[in-house]
Amino acid sequence: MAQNYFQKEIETMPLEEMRKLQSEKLVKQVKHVYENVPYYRNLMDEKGVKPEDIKGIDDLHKLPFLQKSDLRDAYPYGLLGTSLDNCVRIHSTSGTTGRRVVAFYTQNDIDLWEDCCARAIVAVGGTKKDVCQVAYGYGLFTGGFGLNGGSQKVGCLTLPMSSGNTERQVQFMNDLGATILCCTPSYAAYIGEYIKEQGIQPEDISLKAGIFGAEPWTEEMRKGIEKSLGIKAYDIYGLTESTGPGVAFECSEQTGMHINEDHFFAEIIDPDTGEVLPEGSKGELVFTSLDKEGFPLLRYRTRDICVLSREKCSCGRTLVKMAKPMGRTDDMLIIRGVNVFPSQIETVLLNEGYEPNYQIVVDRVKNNDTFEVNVEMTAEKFTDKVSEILKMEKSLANAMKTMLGINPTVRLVAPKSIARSEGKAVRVIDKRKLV
Ligand code: DLL
Repeated sequence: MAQNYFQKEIETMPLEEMRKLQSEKLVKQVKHVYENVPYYRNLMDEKGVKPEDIKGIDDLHKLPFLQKSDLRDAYPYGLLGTSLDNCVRIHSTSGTTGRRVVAFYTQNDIDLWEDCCARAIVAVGGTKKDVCQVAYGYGLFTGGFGLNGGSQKVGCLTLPMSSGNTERQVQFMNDLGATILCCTPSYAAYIGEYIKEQGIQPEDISLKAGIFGAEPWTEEMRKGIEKSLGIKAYDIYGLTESTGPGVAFECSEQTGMHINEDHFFAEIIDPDTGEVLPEGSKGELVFTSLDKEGFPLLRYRTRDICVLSREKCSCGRTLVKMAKPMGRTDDMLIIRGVNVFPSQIETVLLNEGYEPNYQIVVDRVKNNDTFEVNVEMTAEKFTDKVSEILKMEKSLANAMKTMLGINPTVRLVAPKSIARSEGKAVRVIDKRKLV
C-alpha cells in the first residue's frame, strides 16, 4: 500500500491548521483580486461586499460566484490576475458558445500545479525510480503538461508520449519499462485491448499503476482496466479553470479523491439556489483558488455534481475527499476526454449555412467513444449526388474538428427527418453508461 506523501506536512495537516492556512490565503487573495481584476471587483461591488468583509474561510459564502459564462464575457484578459508580463503559459478548453476559455499561468502557478500532480503520482506509489508514461494530450489541453511536470518533480523518468499512436505507446512501454501510465480511462482501456490483441499478457509489461481522469468512468471500467493491464487504476480530477489535473487525486484507498485544499477550497452548493450545503450533501462543486496568480478564480461553479467527505482515510491524508463526479448541471459532454458543448456544433452549422437541426449520438464501443452528428440537409443545399453529399459531410466534419479538436462522423440526413420536439430539443443521445 502506498503511504508516501510528496508534501507530508500539507497532506496530513490537521483540519484546524488547514483552515488557518486557507483563511490567511483567502484574505490576501480577495484583496488582490479586488484591486487587480475589475471584472470581479464589479461583481463584488454589485453584491455590496468589500475585501474587509472577508476575514477568513467562514466569510467565503459572502462572495459572488463566477460561472463559465463570466469566462466567456471576460475573454480573453478580463479575469487575468496579474500583468501579462508575469504569465508564462496559457492552456485552454471549450467554452459554452464556441468561444474557448483561456487560462493564464505564472511560473508560481505552474509550480503549485506540478506539486499537485506530483502529490498524485506519489500517492499511487511513484518514486524517482519509476518510469512515467504520459499519454494525455500535450498542447492546449492541460493533461499532458500537468502530469509531465508532476512526474519530473517526483524525479520519475518521464515519457512525454502524448495521446494516440497506440503501437508506439506499447513499444515504448515495453522497451523502456514504463511503470506508471497517465491517460484518459477510455484510452487506458483501449491500450488494454490492444495489448490483448497483440498476444501480450499483463504480466509481460512492467506497469504497476495508472492515473486516469479528465472524463467520467465507472468502477466496472476500473476493474476492467486493472485486469487488462495488470495494474491499480487511480482516478484524478481537475479542470483548466483551476490549473488542470491534480485539483484532486486518489490514494491507496481508492474511495474518492483528496482535494488539494491548501490551493483549492471546495464548496458544495445547491445548483438552483446557490446555497452552501453541509458536508455529505450532493450538489454542485465550487472551487476558490486560494493562491493562483494568473487566473485567480473565486467561487467558480464547476457544474460537476459531487459529494465531499471528511471521513478518516487509511492513507493518513487529512485532505477532504470528493466522490467521483456524478454528472454535470449543464449540457457539456466529454467525448474522448474532450469537452464538447452542443452549442459549439450549432455555431459550426450556422457558420456553414445549415439550419440548427441536428442530433449528436455518442456511444462507447470497445471502450472507445464514438461521436456522430446527424445534420439535416437544407432545401438550398439539397442534392442526391452521393459524391456531393460525401464532400459536404467531410467539409462539415473538418469545420467541427477545427472547433472541437476531435473528429466527428457527420451524416447529412433528409430535410425534416430529425424529429421536432415540442419542448426542449433532444440534441444529444448519449448511449454510454457512465454512472
Ligand atoms: O479534463 C483536466 C484533467 C486532465 C483532469 C487530465 C484529469 C486528468 P478540462 O478539459 O477543463 O480539464 O475538463 C474539466 O472534466 O469539470 C469534469 O466535468 C471532467 N473531469 C475531469 N476529471 C474527471 C474525473 C481536464 N476524474 C472537466 N472524473 C471537469 C469525471 C472528470 N470527470
